[in-house]
Amino acid sequence: MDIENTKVEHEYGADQIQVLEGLEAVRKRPGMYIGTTSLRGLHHLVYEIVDNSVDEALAGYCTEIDVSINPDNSITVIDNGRGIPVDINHQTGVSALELVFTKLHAGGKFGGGGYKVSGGLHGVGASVVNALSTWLEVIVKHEGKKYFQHYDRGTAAGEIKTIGEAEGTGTEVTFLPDPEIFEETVFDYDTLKRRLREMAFLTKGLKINLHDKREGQERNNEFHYAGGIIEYVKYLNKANSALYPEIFYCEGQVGEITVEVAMQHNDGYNESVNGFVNNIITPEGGTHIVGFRSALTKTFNDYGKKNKLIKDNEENLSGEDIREGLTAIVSIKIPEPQFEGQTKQKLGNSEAKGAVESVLSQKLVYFLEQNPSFGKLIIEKSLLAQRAREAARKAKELTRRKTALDGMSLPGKLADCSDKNPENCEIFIVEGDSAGGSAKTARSRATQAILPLRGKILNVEKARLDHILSNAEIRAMITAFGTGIHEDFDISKLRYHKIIIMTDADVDGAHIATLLLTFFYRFMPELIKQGYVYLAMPPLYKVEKNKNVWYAYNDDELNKIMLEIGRDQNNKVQRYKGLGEMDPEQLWETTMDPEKRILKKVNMDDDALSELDLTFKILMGDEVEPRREFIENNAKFVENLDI
Ligand code: TSJ
Repeated sequence: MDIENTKVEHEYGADQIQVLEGLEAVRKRPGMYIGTTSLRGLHHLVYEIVDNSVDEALAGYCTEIDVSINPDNSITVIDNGRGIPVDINHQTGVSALELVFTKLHAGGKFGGGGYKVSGGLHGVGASVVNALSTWLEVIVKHEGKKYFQHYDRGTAAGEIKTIGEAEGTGTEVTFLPDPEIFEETVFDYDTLKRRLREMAFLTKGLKINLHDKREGQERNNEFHYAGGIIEYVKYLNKANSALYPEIFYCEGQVGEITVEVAMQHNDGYNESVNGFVNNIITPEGGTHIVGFRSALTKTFNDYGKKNKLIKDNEENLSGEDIREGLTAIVSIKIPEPQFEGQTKQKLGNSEAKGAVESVLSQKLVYFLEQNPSFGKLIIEKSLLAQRAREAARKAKELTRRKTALDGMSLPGKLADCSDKNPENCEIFIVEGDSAGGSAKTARSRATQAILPLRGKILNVEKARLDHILSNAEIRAMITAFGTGIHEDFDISKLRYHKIIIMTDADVDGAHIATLLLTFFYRFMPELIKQGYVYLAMPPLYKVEKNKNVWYAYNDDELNKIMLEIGRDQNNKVQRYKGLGEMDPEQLWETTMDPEKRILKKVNMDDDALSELDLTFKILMGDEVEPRREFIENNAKFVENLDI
């Protein structure tokens, strides 16, 4: 993800030919403007439009935004802002409205060197959405009138028309993404829901409504958070027990940068610090996060020393210790963000560090003085973390030294493959020794390795690092994969390009799969991000009739097969209770043979990042109620995982 800040140009005198060429270029190379024409790019069209309304809200003129997926898969966005100006500019002869929709990079404020605060994927604005839509219609309500204009593939189909009277003010845009451009044109409600909820959390007081108006799948959501990111932290922490009841919050401005921070510790061990720059998540962090960390580390160490919670002869707390179990949102708004790094996701502006540091330090020192129990609890937890970290360091050191000495001694239970080219190799993580045994017999020895795991694996959401690293199953996976973990992680050392989780198709199997995914996500997220992790899909039923055999992977398939072959007494239907019930031949045929098997690839999208963290916490954490709620609300996900 990256944003390009759209500095507003004042030369509205661009001639029409240039304008046409501009939008022509967008249609020719859409990827250059929206990153991708996949489903992800499709959804970015919506964010691109909504961002304009959010800017209007940030400017103080809009309180409510309505987003609808219409029955024809077009999108309507309505706000109650001032309405895009419709009057004709005397110098250019064109309205601001038309410029917004036809001139590349137009957008943001008119008059005054303003900047666009939110800005979607590339902050490219409404003209790109217009260019990539079969048609687009805009209605502006202003001074008692309703104005209307229609566009076809980026070109105005006529002048702005007055179409009636209006109450209030606002802008309404409807567009239909062009199937000539996009690989897929069906919107996913949950994807929009996640991002719009995030936008609402980040813009306190703004109400965002989402409607699905497609036949048979009508639904609505309202997002409205008076507390903004305070409520965001509460939401992200709902799966855990909070360490203290209050949520720390501060906001402030340094020069042109505004800073907002909210945070609360839970009694878990994971750090979840989410940075946002101009409402866009920064998975790679950057200067704002550096400033956040440095203020936190310094303030807590100073406080601890001053209040004798850390003794004079004791080592300073490391930042990592202080952030154990911390959930935080660091949201800044900055006029000209510079993004660095390979993926252009890391904030580079050096001023951002100082801005966050100074706003946070000041307020944190004050807060600590007012709430002594808050400081004491955090420092006590950090001291425990420090001790555990020391123990973990020793455990890690041991693993490192051992692998260095033995030239990578592979775990005893691993049946490795003979091919040494990782691209050809896959490893099956198999639940249970008996299924492991069948898999070892069944496999293709050249390219398939088998690692059997005994029983339930450790829940890494509930254990500290030293404990996790001394767990035999976890160590076996780490050595087998070859990559190392956390800061030692090196994808180029990965020994298998497919890591396949093979568990029973029942509740326990799904639980084990989730535990494994949680471990990968926390310790080697790149494995998932880069698409190396898969779920094997063993069949649920075997149907036999007159020596013919069919396998069904779900109830629908079973019914289909039964219809096809006709229900009769010679049919034999066997329900597999576990992998262990299959002989090696059946296991190969149904689940392992690359020619016939079904694998599900595990995905992880940056757009859903902060949400994913929460998902794992909910599924694996202590709190029962959020888990029940999640399972109720995500029947589809759960159907797949069968939790
Ligand atoms: F993206 C877009 F252009 F299509 C679009 C813009 C879509 C939607 C749904 C809303 C908007 C939008 C723009 N909402 N509110 C505004 N506000 C202005 O364009 C505006 C109005 C007046 C003034 C002023 O200085 O008087 C300034 C601005 C930016």
